Amino acid sequence: MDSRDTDFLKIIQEPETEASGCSEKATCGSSAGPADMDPEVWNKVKNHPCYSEEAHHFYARMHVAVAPACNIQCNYCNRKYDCSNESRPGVVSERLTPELAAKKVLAVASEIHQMTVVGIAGAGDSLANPDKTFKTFELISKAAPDIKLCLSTNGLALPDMVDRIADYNVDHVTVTINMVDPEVGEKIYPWIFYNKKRWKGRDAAKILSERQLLGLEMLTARKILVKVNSVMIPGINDSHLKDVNREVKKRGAFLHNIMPLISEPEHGTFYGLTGQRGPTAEELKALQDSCEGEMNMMRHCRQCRADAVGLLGEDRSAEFTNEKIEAIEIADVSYDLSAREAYRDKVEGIRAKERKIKEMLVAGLGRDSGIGQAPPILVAVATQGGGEINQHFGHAREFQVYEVSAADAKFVGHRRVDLYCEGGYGEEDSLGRITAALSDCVAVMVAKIGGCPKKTLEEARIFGIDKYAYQSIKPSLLSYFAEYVEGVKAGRITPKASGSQTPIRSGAFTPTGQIPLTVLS
Ligand code: CLF
Ligand code: SF4
Repeated sequence: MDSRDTDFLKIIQEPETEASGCSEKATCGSSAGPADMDPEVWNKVKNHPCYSEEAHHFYARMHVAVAPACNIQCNYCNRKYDCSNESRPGVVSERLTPELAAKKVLAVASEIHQMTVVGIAGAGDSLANPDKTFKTFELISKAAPDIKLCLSTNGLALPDMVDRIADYNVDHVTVTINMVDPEVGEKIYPWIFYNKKRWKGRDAAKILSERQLLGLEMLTARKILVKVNSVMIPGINDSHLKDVNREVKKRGAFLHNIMPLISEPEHGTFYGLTGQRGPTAEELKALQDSCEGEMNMMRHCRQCRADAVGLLGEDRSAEFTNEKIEAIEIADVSYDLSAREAYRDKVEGIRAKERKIKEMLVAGLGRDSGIGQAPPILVAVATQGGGEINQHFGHAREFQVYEVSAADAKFVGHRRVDLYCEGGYGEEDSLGRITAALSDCVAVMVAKIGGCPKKTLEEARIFGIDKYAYQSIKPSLLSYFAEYVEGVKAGRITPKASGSQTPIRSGAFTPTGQIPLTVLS
């Protein structure tokens, strides 16, 4: 047992010690609910899967790749691939015209009622292609008025575009800001193209940073919600991102999303070719934790591709290829607004009920000082969406990771893994990798788990738990926390040290995406 193991025992045995769980609203980041914010803001974020962690269990987004050109070069991007700001490198998007994009949106919306947001996030920069971007928004808002419009940009052209963004009722803008100091910036951006001229080095980074921060101020002055994305690049901007967080918070950013650098030699990027590594899960979480204060932190980003379709943890884009969309007769597309509204009403009912149950559980746990002051633990969950523990261990390509205390069950990240069960057989190699990916979790909650993987996980002191199958994630995690603390107190469970040195995996998504009907029945 190392010193961190004994710390857990000390704290639960001496309950007067200060609680270290997530107890204040601001520390709960994008998990915030309607009680935590202005009703006007809640109304904008409640169905947006990126701006609300709670929403991402129920609502989907789609991207339309209408913006191929870019006006800067990032060292983590290779133009042959999708924009690394908002996508998974390695998959080339199909380009769309604005007209085909609007048709695709109708086709997807008629099939996926949970799709509430259309974003333009590449494959280049949305605002380096303003005519295509705004034409697309115009067509979508006419054809599907209940869909929220969202865009992502590197910010260079942003100050010139704020009026148009406001005119098209785009309520959500993401600006990728990786630095506020040109000395750091010149290590990330080799050049920009601005005012008909190519700028390099520190001058380029200075212009870019000034334009990004000015654009952010102009958007927040118009009450447009701004999310700032930052790519964490160890040794380049990792410690500097705290300064970025402070500066964007000052200028009214709503949410900060610190994402890990994705860098592999085969992507052909500068960083990939020069061996620049990405952060480990532990490094990423430590930075996100240190930035969490009065500002919401996004932790559920999946760095999706520029033509992604579906819930954040899945990719259904293959079901909606250009070829298939072109073949559709628009008269055959049934865009059923009332069915979409009925879905949303049902989801809102489920969410309100869950919030109440969670509040009751938290109040109950807080009354027991031994449990109330126990330090948080990490627990992994297998889910296909709908806010339930509803996936078999062997079918999971991703586990959601929650930090659980008596005060909250907070989503803190996800771990992508290889499938354990292929064609009905368990894969020993992938089991080893899954165990390593979950090494800092005390348990994994699943709909079902076989005896063999359960035993292997237990040898690594990770409990495979299926007794909460098909139940809501957060209430189940809170109930389990009480059980866990009791188990530690009684000596049945030995607490484990936190921290995972496992590198972050990108690229594996769940292949299908319907939220299981049990959730919505
Ligand atoms: Fe797309 Fe981005 Fe809008 Fe979301 S993604 S444009 S805000 S609708 Fe979301 Fe994807 Fe992360 Fe982006 S999970 S990469 S944060
Ligand atoms: Fe690539 Fe996006 Fe950077 Fe442009 S802004 S270079 S498309 S990552």
